Amino acid sequence: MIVRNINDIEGSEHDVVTDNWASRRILLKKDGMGFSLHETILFPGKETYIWYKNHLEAVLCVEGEGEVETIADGKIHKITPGVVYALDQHDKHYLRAKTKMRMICVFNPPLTGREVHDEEGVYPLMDEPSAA
Ligand code: 9YT
Repeated sequence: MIVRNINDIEGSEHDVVTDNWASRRILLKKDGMGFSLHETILFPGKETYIWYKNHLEAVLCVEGEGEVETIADGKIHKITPGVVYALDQHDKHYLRAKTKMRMICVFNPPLTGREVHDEEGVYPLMDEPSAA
């Protein structure tokens, strides 16, 4: 069994910080679960363009307030604690944090740990054998 405390991840190599967000990567590809699990803090007032071309992501908001705009249809979805959105269509979107937001995120396939968005808003598929 794997038991981890998110407090031990803060400030480690699995705490990835950009101008718009910080992502604590709790479970990763090498853990062999078939998904990765992250806590993401979105910084207030920031907009991020995202396109997970290579991944599926589900996101549960547990704190804060913001919105997601799906670019294909221009729809704006209000995001508050308890709301989940799942990018089942690899949806291109804007993520906007009105306040500081805390999100629990799951990625399939799992991230290896250091991924950040490229200029297309994409995470690359990184090659690393999983533990399983
Ligand atoms: C909600 C979202 O996709 N934010 C960007 C960071 C991502 N969740 C990550 O790498 O943990």
